[in-house]
Amino acid sequence: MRVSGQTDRLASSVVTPDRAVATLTDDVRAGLLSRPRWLPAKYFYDDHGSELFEAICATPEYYPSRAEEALLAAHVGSIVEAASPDHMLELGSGSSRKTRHLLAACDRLGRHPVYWPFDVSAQMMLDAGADLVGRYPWLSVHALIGDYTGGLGRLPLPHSGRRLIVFLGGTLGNFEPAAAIAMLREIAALMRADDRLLLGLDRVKDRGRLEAAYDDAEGVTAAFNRNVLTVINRELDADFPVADYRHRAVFDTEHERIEMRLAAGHDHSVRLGALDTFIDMAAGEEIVTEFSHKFTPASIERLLAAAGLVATAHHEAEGGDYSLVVAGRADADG
Ligand code: AVJ
Repeated sequence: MRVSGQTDRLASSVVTPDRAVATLTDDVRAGLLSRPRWLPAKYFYDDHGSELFEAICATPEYYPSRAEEALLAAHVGSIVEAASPDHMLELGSGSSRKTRHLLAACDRLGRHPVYWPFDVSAQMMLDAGADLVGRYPWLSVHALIGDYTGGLGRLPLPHSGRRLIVFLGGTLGNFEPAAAIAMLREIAALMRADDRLLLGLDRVKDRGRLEAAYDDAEGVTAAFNRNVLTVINRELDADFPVADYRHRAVFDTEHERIEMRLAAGHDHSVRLGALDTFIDMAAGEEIVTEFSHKFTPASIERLLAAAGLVATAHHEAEGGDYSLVVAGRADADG
């Protein structure tokens, strides 16, 4: 598949999922017609949602991306040296902003991996890829277009060469525990004894800081949350009164996760045109829009072990605010 801006060091291909990936219509039917009502977090990220997320990362309250970037900057040299990659596969690469630290270290250390960003947004990957191949004359970028939650069984990765699989941004935190283990097992299946996974995970901390990070004073996260209703209105011919919904972010200590919700301000009906149905929302009734699980050193260890992985390095931000974990297969000898 050719997309504008491709050169001989910048290629792309569409990844066929191993299994059917639910569509927006499927997910809205499953989520909004059940109790409690829910929506998958992936629908936040239309163009406006992606811009809002970038703005969230700039708010004083939302520390995770800054904490992760600082850890990367501090430890990227030892990470690249230990992994010594020939291929770097990044899940949910987005604008590859954080990957630049890894590629700069590769350049410094004379390691020249092929970079395989994997994301739904083709143009964003190729714009970032064009900039990266311009920056590094040794670099080849092969963008993988698709939804990595559809499976990793059909990636055109060469069999030979050491792999570093990069999964940053705390995005694994959006998965419920069983799904997170399944995702890590699929990643582990791509790894041989010398391959490594680089994983960014946010940590459990006091409720005040967590809830503030998901409910910034400026209201950017609230707008980001409400944006999913705008997406549904546009894509599924619905008529959610978006402004009537109140943003909520609550830390659930039992499940160690932030739950983002939208609460209806008044009783009202919502037409879901594309589903040829409607829902009645009562004042105060909530829609769960995102889980963001937080981890401890023990829960990280348990999660990795459940997927047949083991940490080979664990870099912690000051005060244990955030974790950057390097992991290998637990069954790799030596
Ligand atoms: C991009 C999924 C890691 O859960 O912290 C930011 C998304 N949601 N503010 C997160 C998000 C609300 C973010 N992840």
